[in-house]
Amino acid sequence: MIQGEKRVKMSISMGRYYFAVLPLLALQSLPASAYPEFQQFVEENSHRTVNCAMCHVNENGPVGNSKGQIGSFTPDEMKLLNQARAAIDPGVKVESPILNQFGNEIIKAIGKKTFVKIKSDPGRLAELLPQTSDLDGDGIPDAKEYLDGTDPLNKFHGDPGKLFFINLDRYKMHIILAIVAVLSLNYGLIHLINGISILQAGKSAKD
Ligand SMILES: [Ca+2]
Repeated sequence: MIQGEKRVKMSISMGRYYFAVLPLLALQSLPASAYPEFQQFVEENSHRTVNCAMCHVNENGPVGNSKGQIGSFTPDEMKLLNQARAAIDPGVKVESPILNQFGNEIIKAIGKKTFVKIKSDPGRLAELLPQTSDLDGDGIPDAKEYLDGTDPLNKFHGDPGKLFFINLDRYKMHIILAIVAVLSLNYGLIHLINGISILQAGKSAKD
């Protein structure tokens, strides 16, 4: 009888342990990013290593207790998160605390419903994003930076070839003025040297 009671107590104890550990196991089994298909596509397409920070606040994704992760959120931040999750249709301004500016712009541009729908074809995101949107102002549209695997929120991070030609075009007047200044200086120096030579030649002739 005593052994039977022990077994019951042990079972209850094991049950408590199981239910205490279960949420932790479930949390650990969640992917670092809620939609890893997009990250995988970008890495394969661009051959660059891309982490969750392309769209999320935290480079390790939304799961955890650090900044930009759900475990650290205040009630107000949870409210913003739920509002963003409810933004099914495009055109709704969202301020999800797990997403950075680019992530929030994606949801605003295409809506959560379409975003979830295209996860089986993540390349479509580049077609659906506004083609003129350039959040970091480096001249490379967000959609292109998504395909290139570069940071759409960092104007110093972009495909080197594209940035070179964009900056060449952007600063062409500065470059032209610099070339004119160098040529003018060169022209003036040549004439100065010629002038000095003539003066010296004249002086030698008198002597
Ligand atoms: Ca850009």
